[in-house]
Amino acid sequence: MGDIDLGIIGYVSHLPQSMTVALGAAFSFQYRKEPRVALTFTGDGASSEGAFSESLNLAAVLKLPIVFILEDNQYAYSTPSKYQYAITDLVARATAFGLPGITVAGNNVLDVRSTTIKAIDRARNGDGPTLIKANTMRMEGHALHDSAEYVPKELLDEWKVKDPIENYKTMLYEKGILNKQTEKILKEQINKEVSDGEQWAENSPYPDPSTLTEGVYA
Ligand SMILES: Cc1ncc(C[n+]2csc(CCOP(=O)(O)OP(=O)(O)O)c2C)c(N)n1
Ligand SMILES: [Mg+2]
Repeated sequence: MGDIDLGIIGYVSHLPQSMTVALGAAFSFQYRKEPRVALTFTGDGASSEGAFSESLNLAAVLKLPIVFILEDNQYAYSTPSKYQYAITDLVARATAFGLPGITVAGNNVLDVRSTTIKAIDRARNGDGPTLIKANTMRMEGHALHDSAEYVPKELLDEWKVKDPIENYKTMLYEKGILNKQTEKILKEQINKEVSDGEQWAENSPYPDPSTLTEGVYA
């Protein structure tokens, strides 16, 4: 789930605990004067927990180079937004702590990309953090054990046509960037990469139990 050589820190949770880890990384970039930016994801339900507010607050006060992406998929596990918070738009949570909050159509790949690049540039220029709120819909359960029967079928139908992958693919076809043959080659390459990775994992030895407490500070 992480690869420190690629700058990806192992994921703690989509609840706000990963935000505090990213905050620490952002602080280290600022302290060491490195031109780097931390980026982290969280959920709408996670934004009702304390660590979310604490992270936004400290990032704004210290003007840390960090981008928070809040995926607003309308459900916190089985709780719909209206039972979860009293404000009308979660983006107000950025305003409350004094950092810019930007809403983006979360299913539009190119919009998310360009908005994120702007926020990253802003952070790299020393202008501080941004919260990007991406509007989307959770099309499946919170996890594999959750069949999400509590989600109205009409809502799923409404969002099905907004599938970001299908729509992006259609756009690539329309622009002539992708065609049946290039799609086939791409899929084969990706499948190979995944099965190579799977094999590598299966063939790798289990970690030595004596390393269990390494890197644990609390
Ligand atoms: C640290 C922590 N606090 C609380 C929970 C309990 N919990 C599990 S899911 C959830 C709601 C998550 O909502 P959201 O962030 O919207 O994620 P989604 O359901 O959309 O995947 C909560 C509070 C948990 N697993 N971990
Ligand atoms: Mg959610």
